[in-house]
Amino acid sequence: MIDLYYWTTPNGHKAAIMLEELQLEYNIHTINISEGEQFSKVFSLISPNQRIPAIVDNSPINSTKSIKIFESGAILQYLAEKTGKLIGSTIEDKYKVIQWLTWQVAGLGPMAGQNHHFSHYASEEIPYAIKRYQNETSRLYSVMDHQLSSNEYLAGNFYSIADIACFPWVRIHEYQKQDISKFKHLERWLLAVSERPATIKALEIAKKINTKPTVNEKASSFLFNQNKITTKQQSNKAKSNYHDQIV
Ligand SMILES: N[C@@H](CCC(=O)N[C@@H](CS)C(=O)NCC(=O)O)C(=O)O
Repeated sequence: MIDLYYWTTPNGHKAAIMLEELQLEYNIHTINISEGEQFSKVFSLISPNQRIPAIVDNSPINSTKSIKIFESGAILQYLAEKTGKLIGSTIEDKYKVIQWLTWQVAGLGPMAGQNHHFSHYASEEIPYAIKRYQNETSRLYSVMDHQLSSNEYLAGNFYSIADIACFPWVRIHEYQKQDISKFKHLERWLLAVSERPATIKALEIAKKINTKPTVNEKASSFLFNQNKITTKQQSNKAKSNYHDQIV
C-alpha cells in the first residue's frame, strides 16, 4: 500500500494521476497547504521541503523498510521504475522520458508557478514580472508544441511520466494567460491526456477533496511570506496512522 500526501494542485495531480494509471492501491492523506498543514512536524519528516506531493511506499521492491519520497519528479520516476511502466522500454526511450520530466520540473513548473504568482497573487502589480513569466510560459508551450508536431507524446510515440508531469500545468492554460488555440499540437495532446480514464478519475477525486479556492487571504499571508523552513507546528492534521513508521 502506498500513502500519498496530497493537495489538489498541479504537482499533487501528477502523483494522483500516476497512481491511477498504474492502478496501485493507495491512501490519500490530505495536506491542506492553505491551512499550513505542510508545516507539520510529521509531514516535514516525509517532505523536508514542506511541499506536496510526497509518498510513503510501505511495500517497496527488494526491501522490508518503507520508503519515503518527496518531489513530484522523483515520485513519478520511482513509481515508473517500481512497475516498469510509463518510462520507455529501451535505454534511449527512458532517457527521452527523463529529459522531458527534468524539463518539466526544472522549467515549466517553476516558470508557470511564477506566472501564477505574479499574474494572480502578488500583493503589488509588477508589469515587468507579469510579462516576463507569461512570455516564458508561452515559450515553453511552444517548445512542447514543436515536439508534439512530430511525436504523439512528449517523449515519442508512447505515453509516459513526462506527459503526466506536464499535463496538470497545461490544463490550466487560461490561468496562465495562454491562448491554447495558438498551439495546435499541444491542444491535441491536452485533449488526449485529459480523456484518459486515469486522468479523469484523479481529477474527480480532487474535486471531491477541495471544493473551495486554494488561496484565500489567510493562506497568502503564509504561502507567500516564507523565508526559511517553518518549524512551528501549524496543524496536527498530517499526523496519520503511519506516524509510527515514519518517526
Ligand atoms: N518541486 C516540487 C514543487 C512542489 C510544490 O511547490 N508544491 C506546492 C503545491 S503545487 C506546495 O506544496 N506549496 C506549499 C507552500 O508553498 O507552502 C515538486 O515538483 O514536487
